Amino acid sequence: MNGETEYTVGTYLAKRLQDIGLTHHFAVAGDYNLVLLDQLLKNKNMEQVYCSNELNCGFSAEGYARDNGAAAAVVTFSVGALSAFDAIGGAYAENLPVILIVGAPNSNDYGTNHLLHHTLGTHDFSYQLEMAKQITCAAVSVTSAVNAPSQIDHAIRTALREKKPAYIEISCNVAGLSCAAPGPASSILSDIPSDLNTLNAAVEAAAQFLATKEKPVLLIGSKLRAAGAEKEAIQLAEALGCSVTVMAAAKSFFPEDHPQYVGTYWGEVSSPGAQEIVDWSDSMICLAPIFNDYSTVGWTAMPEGPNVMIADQKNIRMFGYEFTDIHLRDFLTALAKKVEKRPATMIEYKRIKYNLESVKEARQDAKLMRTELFRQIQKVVTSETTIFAETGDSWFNGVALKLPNGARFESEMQWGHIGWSIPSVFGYAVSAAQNRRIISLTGDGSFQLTAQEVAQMIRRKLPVIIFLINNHGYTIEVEIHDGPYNNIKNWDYAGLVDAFNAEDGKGLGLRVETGGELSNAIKKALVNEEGPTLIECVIDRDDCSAELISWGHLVAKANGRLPHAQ
Ligand code: TPU
Ligand code: MG
Repeated sequence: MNGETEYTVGTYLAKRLQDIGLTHHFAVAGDYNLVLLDQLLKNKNMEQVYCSNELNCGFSAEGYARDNGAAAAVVTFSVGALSAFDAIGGAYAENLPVILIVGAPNSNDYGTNHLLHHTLGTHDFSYQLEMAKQITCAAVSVTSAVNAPSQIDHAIRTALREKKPAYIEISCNVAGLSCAAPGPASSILSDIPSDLNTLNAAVEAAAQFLATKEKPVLLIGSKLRAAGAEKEAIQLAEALGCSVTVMAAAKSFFPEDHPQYVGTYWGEVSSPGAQEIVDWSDSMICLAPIFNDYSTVGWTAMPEGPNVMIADQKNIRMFGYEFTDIHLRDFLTALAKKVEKRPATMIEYKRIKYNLESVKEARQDAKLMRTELFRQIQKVVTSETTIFAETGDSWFNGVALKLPNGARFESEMQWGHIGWSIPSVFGYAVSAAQNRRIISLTGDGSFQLTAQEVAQMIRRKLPVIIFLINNHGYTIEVEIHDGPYNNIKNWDYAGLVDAFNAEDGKGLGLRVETGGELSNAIKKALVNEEGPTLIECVIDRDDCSAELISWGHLVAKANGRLPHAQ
């Protein structure tokens, strides 16, 4: 062997992205990454998908990772990367392994007196790497082809293990240099197994905990998917036979048609019956939850104390014990074999359960209202549907939808970046199977942040259905704290689709003001296979869910707490 391989740093990276299951990567071009993009294009198993800006590129990758398990975004130095960082922060908060790849300055310019474009105009270019370290689980700067393979492998492997984003910057003069060939994919795919002693001890302690409880309830949290433990949660639920509640951010991570599913637990704004069951229970087993100010409704619904067990992605906490370094899925499977049935909460639920009065159809020529809008949206939700619910009243309206088995629900409740859903749903649609019906529920205010990515849906002929709820402002903010800053400039949202279509697009923009117009628009959307359909649904400014009002009030109270006395 003469040491020469057919690989370059860029094709090595492409092979590693292929190894982790990517068939696409998202990109915005810039002179620092052009050679790298050429190299990535050489891999015929992967397609390059272009975005309108780097924030959207990051969110598109984030959405792709929601379906595919991982994703990559390629941008240029600073002017691109600093925009993408916001979405990477989101991927961190939401536990999604997105690899941010950045074309960086020529390696010869590091440590010299050269000033370079797209930088701060100082001689030190390390600021970006330092920033990346704060919002990723691994950040590397590749300035040599010799070190590239181990650096790339380290970043990707860590991202997959931690379910967090990673950062790889590659000097523009290094991307095309030849480098070592990649080893077996298992070196980046293999995970560290649970520590068996700890696993046994944790299961033993948990079984004892449960043996002393009569009325436990399970609470499903939003890190359950990242923990790869959705099936195992069902195993434990069935072994216990108790009620299962789901946090809003974890909607669809436990099947809603399961006989033990009793609804969304969200404190004051829980679905009917769910809060009562939690209050009535004598213990809670919380699986990979995120308890923040929003999910605990301004700290009014924070499960804590000796009767609460928190089983997180890699550690289990209960009555003074903490067991670390075990996988949640292993813990759940083992615990399911050890526990006895504890059906008391289920018996109670059946007692208190009342049939929700189904919303009656409104007169079809009456002015459109939120209840009629969501009555009609509910009818298009099938087991092949994925719903994206944007920050805003879409959270509450979305969470109230009933999901048949197989339907998925995506939200971004930890990061909560308005405008997330449009690029994220685009990325998701790039990844998803052909027969999936993909729906975004977004507000007018949110839409104004990232509207451009509708053009990319048009470009790729993706039949996403966007329900844009035009309530003339930032209603969620109105409910927390009102002022002139919650009024926004109205747009012709439906007309915007035509602007994006330009000469060749097949997107459809429709504006509806009555139930009849909405049902016609939905009919058109369902047969529009060649591009997205945006349905602008015009409702009153104060036509919002009761849940949003209660929640907004309690969040405002939590925000307004005075500083503790010094
Ligand atoms: O249903 P609705 O009217 O509440 O939704 P819309 O119209 O999308 O308004 C959302 C209003 C909103 C803001 C301005 N929700 N959260 N914010 C604060 C915010 C500001 N900037 C970013 C990037 N994310 C945020 N969450
Ligand atoms: Mg709005």
